[in-house]
Amino acid sequence: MKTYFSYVWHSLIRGVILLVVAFSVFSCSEQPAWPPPPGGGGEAFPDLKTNAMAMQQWQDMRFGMFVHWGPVALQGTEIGWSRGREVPISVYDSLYLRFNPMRFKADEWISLAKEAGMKYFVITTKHHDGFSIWPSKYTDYDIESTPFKRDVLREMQLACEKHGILFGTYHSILDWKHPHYTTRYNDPRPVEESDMSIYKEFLFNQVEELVEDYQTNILWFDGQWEASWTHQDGMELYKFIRDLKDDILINNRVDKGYKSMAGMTDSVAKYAGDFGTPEQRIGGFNRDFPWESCITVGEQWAWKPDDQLKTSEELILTLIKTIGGNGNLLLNVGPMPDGRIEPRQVELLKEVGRWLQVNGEGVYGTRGGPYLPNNQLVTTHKGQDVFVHVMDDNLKEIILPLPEGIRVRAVSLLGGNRVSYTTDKENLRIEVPDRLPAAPAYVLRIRINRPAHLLDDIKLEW
Ligand code: H79
Repeated sequence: MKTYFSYVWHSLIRGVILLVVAFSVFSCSEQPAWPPPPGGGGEAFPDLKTNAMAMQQWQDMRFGMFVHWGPVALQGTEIGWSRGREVPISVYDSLYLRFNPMRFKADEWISLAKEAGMKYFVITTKHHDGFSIWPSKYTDYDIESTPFKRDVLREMQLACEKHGILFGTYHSILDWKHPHYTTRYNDPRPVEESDMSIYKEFLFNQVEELVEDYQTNILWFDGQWEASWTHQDGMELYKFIRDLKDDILINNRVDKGYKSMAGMTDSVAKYAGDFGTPEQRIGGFNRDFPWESCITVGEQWAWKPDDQLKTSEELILTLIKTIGGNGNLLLNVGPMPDGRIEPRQVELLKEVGRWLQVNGEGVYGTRGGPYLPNNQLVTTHKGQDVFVHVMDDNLKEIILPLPEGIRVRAVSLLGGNRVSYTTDKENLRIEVPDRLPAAPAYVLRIRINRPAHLLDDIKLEW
């Protein structure tokens, strides 16, 4: 009896210990306690913080598709900016009367995003030219007034839902066509009769349509820098949206505190916004404030015939460098006036997707670091793994300093086998395998004895 009881008792204790250990390992590696994001409603609403869960899920995605599209595709010039520049205003503003993208299939766009390894999608609902891509209650300068008439935004929203892609919307604060927007660009109409309070009501109403009628999850503002928009306006708009839907994410261009192209150089607490937006460049390493680089596959945001496209290697390296600095990448394509994404761009994205098939483990759900990026490599981490993305094929050995108490359990090559390594008191030395997967980068996974997010930044001396 006694032995039986002590047997049961010991098994019970062992079980509890196992459970506790398993739980703590699981909770550390699967649900790391990221520090709460510092963004939110700005100084007017200091208690309105970024929704931490939504931010974490979006950061886990790392890679999204940006689309710039509208009647301007008929012209092949830049969206918004070419109005009154390369294209006379009367011509630009009449393009919508011929906009009839008969070969548009939302499903094809979103399937492509998925095949490219993208996890979210952001579409221009209204650019600086003022054209609304959905049937808006508040304007006739919209998709409903084109020969095409179809609600392409709804079709995109539903396709995203179907394919499990997070749906988001770009919306320009500045509007060079609206009569009541009070800054003009290449436009001779007098501003005297314009009234920003009327424009603001229009803007808030349209944004409400995007949130309530289309359930957008990301509001990606732009064009906040002109004098017509104020810091106060930005904070109000941020609060208005979060009151409609708490788990929405709003970029920092809602508020004019940020220099738009710099991304996040100013104090974040003062200004509204959940993430920084470096444009056409890769953001710097930053583990404190979430950010997303937006970068075009070609040279123009909107479609341009024979646009000079980046190579798939360049795009993959751009993605790696972005995540190595702890950012997301929003990669832009500009579909054609007939509604299709150009086959050249489709091929490029699929090649990025093929690289991610092999190396996605080192991308999705990761954060940048702990080793700071250099010209040869960047690192990411997740759970008890550190991923080393090596961009230089000529390295024969990779030497990484090991912080005190960190022990290496295994090193392996993604898409390959275990890799030989040695450690001493200070360093891990990895022998680079002879056979490497396809260029432009391979990824090594280092399993360690602790949750990797606990490690401080480590600077490499080479
Ligand atoms: O929507 C995309 C751009 O149209 C928008 N932001 C991204 C996401 C954007 N707004 N401002 N800018 C980009 C920077 C403006 C650059 C300019 Fe130029 C330089 C405007 C005029 C000179 C180059 C030449 C771009 C347009 C004309």
